[in-house]
Formats: sequence, C-alpha cells, structure tokens
Amino acid sequence: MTQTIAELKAILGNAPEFSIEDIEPALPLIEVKTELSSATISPFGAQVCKWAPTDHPPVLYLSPKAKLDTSLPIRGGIPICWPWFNKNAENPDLPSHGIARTRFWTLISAETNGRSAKLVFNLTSDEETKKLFPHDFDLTATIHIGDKLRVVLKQKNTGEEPFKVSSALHTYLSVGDTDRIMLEGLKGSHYVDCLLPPDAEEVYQEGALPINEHIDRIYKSMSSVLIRDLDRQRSVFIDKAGSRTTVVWNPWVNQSKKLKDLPDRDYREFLCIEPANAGSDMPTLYPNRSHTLETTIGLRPLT
Ligand code: TA6
Repeated sequence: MTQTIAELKAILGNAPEFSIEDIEPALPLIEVKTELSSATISPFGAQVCKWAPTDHPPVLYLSPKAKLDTSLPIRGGIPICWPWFNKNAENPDLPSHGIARTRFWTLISAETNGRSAKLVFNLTSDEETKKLFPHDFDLTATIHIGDKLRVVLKQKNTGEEPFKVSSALHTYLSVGDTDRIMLEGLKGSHYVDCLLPPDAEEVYQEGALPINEHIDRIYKSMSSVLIRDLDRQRSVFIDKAGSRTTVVWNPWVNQSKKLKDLPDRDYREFLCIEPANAGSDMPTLYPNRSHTLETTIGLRPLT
C-alpha cells in the first residue's frame, strides 16, 4: 500500500522540521531538518538517501544519477538489503539484495523535539512479496536523526515456519577522495573476497586496507569501522549491532562504468561499509521471534 502525499503529510504533522513535496512524484522524499542535522528519506525502501550534521558536508553519498522513479533501487544512502544479501542463492533471477529496498514502506510515525527526530517505517508480507519470498514477516525500520544517524531494522517472523535471512544496511559513505582515507577496525579479521571463486580460502586482513581497486569483501567482524578522511579533515565512525559481518565495497573504475546510475568517476567519492548478516552469518528467524540489525554513524575529530 503506497501512502499518498496527503497521508504522509498527516503523519508528519505540522512540525517545521519535516517537509515533503506537494506534487505526487513517483517517489516522494521526506526532508528532515533539525538543529543538529538534516536528512532526506524515501518511503521507497525506507531509505535514508542523505544525512549531514549541520554545517558539515554530507556523510552519506547519493549518486547524482540515482533513479528516483522506482525503476531501480536508489543508488546511495543506506539501502536496506533483506531477506537476502546480493544474489538469491536458490534463484539468481530474483532481485539482487532482496525485496525490501524496492518496495514502498508505510510511514507509521514521525516525532521531533527540534534537536533530533525519529521516523518509523513498516513493511509487512503480502501476496506479492510471498511470490518472491514465501514467508510471513513484519519489518520495522526506525530512523533516528540527530548528532548521529541511527538506523534500526527489526525483522520479525510472523509465520508458522522458521526461515533464514541474510541482510545488510548497505551504507554509502561520502569521502573526499578514496586515495586520502584510512580505515580502522578491520585489521586482524578474516574476510571472504567476493571477487574470488566461491571455494577460495578466507583471507586474513594483515595491515591497513587501502581503497585503490575494485573491492568486494565480507569481513567476519563485529567491530566498528572508522574512516579517517584526510581530505575532509574528519573521521566518520560506523558502529553496528546484531551483525557478525561487515561488507566493504568499492566498484572502482571498471565496475563503475557498468553501473548506469553511477557517474564513471564517482568511485573516488564513496566507500560502502555495510553492517550485515551476510555469507555464513545468516540468522534463523523462528516463528514469532525477531532479529535486529542496526547501525549508528557519526563524526569524530581527525585525531
Ligand atoms: O555490497 C557489495 C555488493 O553486493 C556488490 O557485489 C555490488 O553488487 C553492490 O553490492 C551493489 O549492488 P546493487 O544491486 O545495489 O548494484
């Protein structure tokens, strides 16, 4: 069920911190502006598309060529990949990264105290979703916007049978230049290199991880990641919970050229650090039980 602009406005109420375009676009965007930060959120995918603390450059990257007409998933921000990460193992013809990011979620509530805001979106299974994923579920995405950005994805099995899920908060972090960033938090963990054959041995992350080639890795790590951005003279932290794997992705030159919704040269302006349940980290949801995957992102001084 897609909410109309009028229905969305009714939930947003009269708070000056919330606004939405009047016209009925294919893809409505909710603008949130508090004292501490601003964000742009799409009910299509319950996707945070933009977030920036006040007086700071964006923390999330949104492709200038992102399709905002529901014809493609929105390239940037924090796509919610659920109930499978990347290709569906049983049926590769199914949409990559699952069904949640290409569906309209229902805005349930929007609250603000002027300094911060909280929006709650819901997606429940229906006959359409069950053609792609034959289970009953109830998803809640709670988005906290303030001096930090926190996205909490609660996933409940509302059916009779258990099912396994893989998922990711596929976060596109905006950086000044990939040549001038340093990552902290992944050293000493093992990773699956998705560019190698599936039966390849896991690799140990010996030292620092430079971003200077096509990278597509599932790190077995529960730790936070810090991006030290020398260009922007700031650090960005990516904390997480409910996740034993962190996906790191940059398409680099050649992959970027294959993505029509990404400018060829933008690979130097973002890096995906994705709190996930991916690879061997696939929780089983039992009837009436839930799993929560969350991330908190914010700025730190470049010390
Ligand atoms: O997160 C890494 C990844 O799985 C890559 O393999 C690449 O496919 C990326 O996601 C983007 O996927 P998308 O379907 O959004 O183009």
